[in-house]
Amino acid sequence: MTFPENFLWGAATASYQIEGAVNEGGRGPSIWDTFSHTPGKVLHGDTGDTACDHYHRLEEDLDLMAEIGLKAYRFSVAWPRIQPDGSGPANEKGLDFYRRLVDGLRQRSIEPMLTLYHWDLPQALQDRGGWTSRETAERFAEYAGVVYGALSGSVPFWITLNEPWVSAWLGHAYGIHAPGLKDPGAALSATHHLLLGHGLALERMRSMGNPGDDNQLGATLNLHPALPGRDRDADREAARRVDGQANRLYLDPLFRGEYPEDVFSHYRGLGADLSFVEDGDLDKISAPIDFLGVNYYFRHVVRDAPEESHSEVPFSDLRARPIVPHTGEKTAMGWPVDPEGLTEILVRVKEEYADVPLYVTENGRAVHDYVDPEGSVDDEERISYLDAHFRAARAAMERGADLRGYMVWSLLDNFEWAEGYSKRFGLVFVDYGTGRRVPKASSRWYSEVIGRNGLGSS
Ligand code: IFM
Repeated sequence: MTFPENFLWGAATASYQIEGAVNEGGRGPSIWDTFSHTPGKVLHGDTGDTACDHYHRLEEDLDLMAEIGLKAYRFSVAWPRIQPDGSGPANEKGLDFYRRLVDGLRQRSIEPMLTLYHWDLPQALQDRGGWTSRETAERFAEYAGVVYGALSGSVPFWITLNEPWVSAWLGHAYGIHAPGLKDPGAALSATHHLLLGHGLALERMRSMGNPGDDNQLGATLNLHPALPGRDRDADREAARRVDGQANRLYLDPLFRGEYPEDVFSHYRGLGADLSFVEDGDLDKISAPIDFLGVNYYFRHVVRDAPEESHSEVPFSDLRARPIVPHTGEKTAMGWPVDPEGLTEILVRVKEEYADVPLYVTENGRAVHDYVDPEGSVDDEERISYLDAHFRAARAAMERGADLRGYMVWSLLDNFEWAEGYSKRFGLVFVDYGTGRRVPKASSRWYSEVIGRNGLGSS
């Protein structure tokens, strides 16, 4: 099974999850520093203070990418390294770190794919309301302009936001992520200001020209098809509500310039004030993008839960309960292994929204990895997971989805947010005590996939 020539095989990471060095190079505090240092928020009290120490091990990590044969590397810029207080002139030391990263990638013929926001909001902006405030969207556009000005000549792929659903809902409605709020109205306001920030950043970057000649600008959504748990109308309705919040709330404004009315009226019914949408906002949000990044992990299987009221469990405010089927393989996160959902969601974007170039900007699985007495990490489960998902992506292409690349999550084991260091997603094992890197069996398997631009027969 082969993929088109120039298919972009890569791997992804994010700043707070790997960099460490939180007090170096003039970096300011982010909401994740605050949150992870708040007792009880992250498993074992883990923080990103050191993480994979990528900030100091940059050259070693670049060499690992080259060894695997990656054609692309998706990383994120830590906003508080560039603007420690969230506004004002650039901190040149912060930009220098990313200049070194990008130069190192280009020297190794690896295409940089840059994400501007992967959740590490400067704390100073949170102190003024964070994403529930319109000002944050404006500051985000300014920050995008600063980074674009510095790196647009050498970075071809630009992603404004990573997974705005997670920032908005896990961070503002369910309290699981920073900043830890528990108010669905705040999650809707954060959704709108994140999307507005995307639109304003796009406008700012486009106004600065295209120094890389064919720079591509887009956004990344985490998309999860939603299925009814049982063959019942009530469960089908619950799945529709979950689809509304998880998928349509982001796809509709980006591609159709409107919010799904059923989602807004549900939250109006719960008393939310939705007056934050101003005239002209949706035109900015729906300005054409050059590509959509899709992060895919699993489908939501949903039951109606009329007795539920808003709690820390995602979708409780929709009176819906996600269930994990008893049968079937699960990852170390407890997530079902469900490659068909990837085909489904890629085809859905094309058929219901736009025939836009697509990249899988994240997909991968957590495994209970360990270094065995021979010194190897034999992550067969990850290999078969990736094999199945690559095939599912190929099936979507056969059904017309214009998929152009695939970034495996993740290059390195890293700080898995509220799960701390307990979950390992990497192609490369990280011994957190020493920082030692051990490429797993999956990284060698992935090198072969990249080398032959495809998969062997299954
Ligand atoms: O680690 C995260 C990443 O930061 C965003 N997408 C999902 C991954 C696994 O949970």
